[in-house]
Amino acid sequence: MKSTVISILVASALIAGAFMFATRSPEIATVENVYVGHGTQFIDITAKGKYLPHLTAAKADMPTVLRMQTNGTFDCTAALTIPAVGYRSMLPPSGVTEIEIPPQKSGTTLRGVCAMGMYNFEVQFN
Ligand SMILES: [Cu+2]
Repeated sequence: MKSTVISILVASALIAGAFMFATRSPEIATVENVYVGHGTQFIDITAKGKYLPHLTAAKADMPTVLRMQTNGTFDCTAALTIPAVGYRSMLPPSGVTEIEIPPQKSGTTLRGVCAMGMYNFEVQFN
């Protein structure tokens, strides 16, 4: 009887764990990609096939530098547009492109999109 209860508990925990794992979006930053140093925050975003992470949580009201990383990027994610700051440029196939973003108000979402609007990323400032 006792062992039945234990196996039901173990099974439930496994199912719950598998469910949480399956529903967790891989698009959202699972690694830290925001660094603060010398009064500026740096945000790393990789462009290759898509933008990763898709969603970044950043601090409002401080100078920000987006560091766009490319590495053998020959798809259209290299043709980057950030309409809110008037940015429109081709990223090099490989390298790091720094884009200065002025301090953003809390609640602002900055969106970067590829030239054809197929892929995008968002930075939410709070
Ligand atoms: Cu595109």
